[in-house]
Amino acid sequence: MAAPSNADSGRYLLEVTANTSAERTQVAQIGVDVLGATKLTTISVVADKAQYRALQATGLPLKYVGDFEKELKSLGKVDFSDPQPGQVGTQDFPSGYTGYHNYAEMTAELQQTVRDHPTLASLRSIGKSYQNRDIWALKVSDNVATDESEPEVIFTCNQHAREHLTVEQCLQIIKRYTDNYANSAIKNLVDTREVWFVPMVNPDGVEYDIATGSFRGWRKNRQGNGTDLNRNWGYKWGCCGGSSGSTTSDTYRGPSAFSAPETNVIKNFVDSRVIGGVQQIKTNIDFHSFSELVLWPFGYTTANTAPGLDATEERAFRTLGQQMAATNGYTPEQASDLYITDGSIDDWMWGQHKIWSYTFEMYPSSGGLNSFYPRDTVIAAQTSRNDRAVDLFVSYSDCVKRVINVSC
Ligand code: 0X9
Ligand code: CA
Ligand code: CA
Ligand code: ZN
Repeated sequence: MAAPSNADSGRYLLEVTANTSAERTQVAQIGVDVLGATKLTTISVVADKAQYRALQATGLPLKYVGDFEKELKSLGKVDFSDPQPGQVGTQDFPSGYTGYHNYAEMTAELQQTVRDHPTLASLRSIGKSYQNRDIWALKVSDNVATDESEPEVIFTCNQHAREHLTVEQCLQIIKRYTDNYANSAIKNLVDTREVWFVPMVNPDGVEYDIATGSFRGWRKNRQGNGTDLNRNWGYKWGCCGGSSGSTTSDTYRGPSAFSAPETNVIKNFVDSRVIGGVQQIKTNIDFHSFSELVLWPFGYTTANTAPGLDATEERAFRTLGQQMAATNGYTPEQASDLYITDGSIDDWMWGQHKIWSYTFEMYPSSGGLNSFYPRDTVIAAQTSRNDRAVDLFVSYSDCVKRVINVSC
């Protein structure tokens, strides 16, 4: 394989053979941008020159794939330049991707859902992003205007800007649960649950990623150099080498837990669902891409159980995780089996609120930067691929331990 030359962008796409969580965590701690894991043995990373040398020093087998910018350019729609002052760019997805929703289109879609289904869907802004965009939460349930005594579920999508397929996943579940309400199985789920959706947790990052009409491979929010929202949550924040203190890192955890407006908005919303001392939200799936994984807590430790996560709970997490994965062909495992993370949403949901929280890593199973940008022609198949997993998850949201025949 060709080695990096001085003529390239200074950011390299590499594949590192790292067979264990410890090796993958070691790679992540070098500060490289970890893109995804191939069958959990090879990880694709973006490294600068110094990180490339640090990776070589680990002795782990390394394959130079190519230049980061050249790979994105191979999509034909890439631009790393900042918009000129006063010239914001097209603010939209390029051709081949127009089936994806930008912020305005996502907002319009949610508003249309409420107009079409006023008794089933309601929409509220739960707060503002760093750049002052509304963060929308849509609720789906029967008698939607009434806060009924039904188990609540929250789907969160798109913490990471470039993971555009996840917005489509949230929108697809919304559509299925409203447009298909006449279906008795759907009606039963919708009537017995209150389902919340935050389809775009990181709208500023999304708009930045597409603002020039080309993709930039952007992950974080847009505060300063960007905070990785999935390292900014307040349960064991920054505890364990699973995030970075360097502002330029793609896993920058921020100066303090919930320093990012976007995580803080969702924290406040979830906190507000504690009523009479009881958390109403029982379950959460946080959608990411890519690697086709179903992950459960904790991410901060490789131990299967930990204070606040006992053996019975771990067995319930694992069993439901495996059952969901059996329906979509993803690989089920504990989050830290991938690599150590701290300050992630699932650790906070469970550690702080005992909300059964899973992370789904969507299509595709492997690849480099282009894997964040599958053509819009895959949206329908790759979102409906999760229909059965999502429905199973919602159906167990009254009592996840039911899945191992333990009562709640
Ligand atoms: O690193 C992440 O935040 C997730 N991968 S991604 O490529 N979408 O950025 C994986 C998180 C896994 N760990 C936990 N869910 N705790
Ligand atoms: Ca209801
Ligand atoms: Ca309720
Ligand atoms: Zn992600």
